[in-house]
Amino acid sequence: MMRKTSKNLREIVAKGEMARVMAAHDPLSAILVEEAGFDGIWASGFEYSAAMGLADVSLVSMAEHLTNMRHMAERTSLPIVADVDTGYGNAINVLYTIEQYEAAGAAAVVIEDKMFPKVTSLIEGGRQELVSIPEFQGKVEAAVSARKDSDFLIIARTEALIAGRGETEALERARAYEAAGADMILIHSKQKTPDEIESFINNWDGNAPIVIVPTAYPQMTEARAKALKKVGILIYGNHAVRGAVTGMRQVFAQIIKDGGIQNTDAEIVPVSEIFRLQRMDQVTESEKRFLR
Ligand code: SPV
Ligand code: MG
Repeated sequence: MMRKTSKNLREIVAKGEMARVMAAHDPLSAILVEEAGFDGIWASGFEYSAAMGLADVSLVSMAEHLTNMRHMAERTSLPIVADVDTGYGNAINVLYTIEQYEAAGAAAVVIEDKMFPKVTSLIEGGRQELVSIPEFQGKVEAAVSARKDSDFLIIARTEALIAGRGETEALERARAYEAAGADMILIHSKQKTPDEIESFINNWDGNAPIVIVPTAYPQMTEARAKALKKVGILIYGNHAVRGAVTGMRQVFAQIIKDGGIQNTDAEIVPVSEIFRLQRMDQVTESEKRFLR
């Protein structure tokens, strides 16, 4: 049984709508994603690596990312799209990965066709090696066979454009992954404009809806993505960690400059707001009921 969520990603996509999914790197950022009104939480490998002070190059283990995602699932009701990178190994490892992430409360996984250990996608000149199409088909088939709930989405991500292999190979890979049973295809690009992605989507002849992560090409607004008709999920890939860094930097700089916190309070949320996010009201309620 999949974790019960306030929204159903498969339903949103099946209705031809586009789900907006925002990145999170810990349960608190996941709570803020939910309160902001997004349709889902992106348990991003990049964000979690960054939160650990590490590069997104397969350094964090499956157990660490999984535990973090489980804690997000325990504290929120939105569906979670789990970024499982390459699936943490070969098709055999994928069987276990899917079992674990579904049991921990994910509503979907994104698994990418890069070679393990992977290199983060948006880095200039990154080493981007892909596994063969048959090997990745085996991983997608393993993922599909391991899921228990048919609503659990298996999203196959091709890094063909990121690896500079061109649109023809990207389309070939996407078709092969759909044939292997993927519910959706994530196509990633690091081009500074949406042209490459729009061309891929316009030439996509499969039935699987498309997932995009428009970090590198912010001109791709939600309205523009919806106009393409085939985009089922739009993921904001790293805006929680970037927003957090921006916010913390501003506050820390102000305190250093002022030699104290006298001017900072007006700029940041009060402690009572953190109490609210921590559900201190429930603690107070429980104290009244149970502490004698
Ligand atoms: C992530 O957020 O971990 C992603 C998206 O996979 S990207 O970092 O752009 O590859
Ligand atoms: Mg990732």
